[in-house]
Amino acid sequence: MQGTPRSLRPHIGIFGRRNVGKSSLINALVGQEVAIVSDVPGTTTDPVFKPIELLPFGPVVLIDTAGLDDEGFLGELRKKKSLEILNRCDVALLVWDGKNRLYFRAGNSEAPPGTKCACPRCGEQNRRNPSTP
Ligand SMILES: Nc1nc2c(ncn2[C@@H]2O[C@H](COP(=O)(O)OP(=O)(O)OP(=O)(O)O)[C@@H](O)[C@H]2O)c(=O)[nH]1
Ligand SMILES: [Mg+2]
Repeated sequence: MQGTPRSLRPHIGIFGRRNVGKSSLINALVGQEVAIVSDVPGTTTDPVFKPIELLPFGPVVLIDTAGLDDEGFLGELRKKKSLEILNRCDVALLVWDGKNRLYFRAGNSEAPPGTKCACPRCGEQNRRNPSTP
């Protein structure tokens, strides 16, 4: 099992906004500090690939990624890299900070007014962009 080539292992990517705990999750799953954790948003820049035995499933590759809300010139490049991994991976884990509401999006546009929050707990109306057509 340990000799399973990386290309043959299912790839499990960890995605989400900055500072939501993606690197903390990969460290917890692996049981080692494979990724740097800090309270500074944008700590993870390049993706971190970690082959592990995920019992009882078997050999997989876990991937920690940069935040999908990264900003600036370099931030856009990091986002692009994260999205490339999202397109290639077999399983995507979305990490979400429960302090923020989660909205459904249609394509690249913000959810229209009246869209329910995706959070099963609150279900409040979307007030983030009330003027969006
Ligand atoms: N309260 C709380 N804090 C957490 C939890 N998981 C992580 N944190 C804290 O949240 C901060 C960000 O954690 P990271 O794991 O670095 O988050 P990240 O999503 O990898 O951040 P970026 O690499 O910047 O995108 C750190 O201060 C962590 O200690 C959690 O489950 N609960
Ligand atoms: Mg990180």
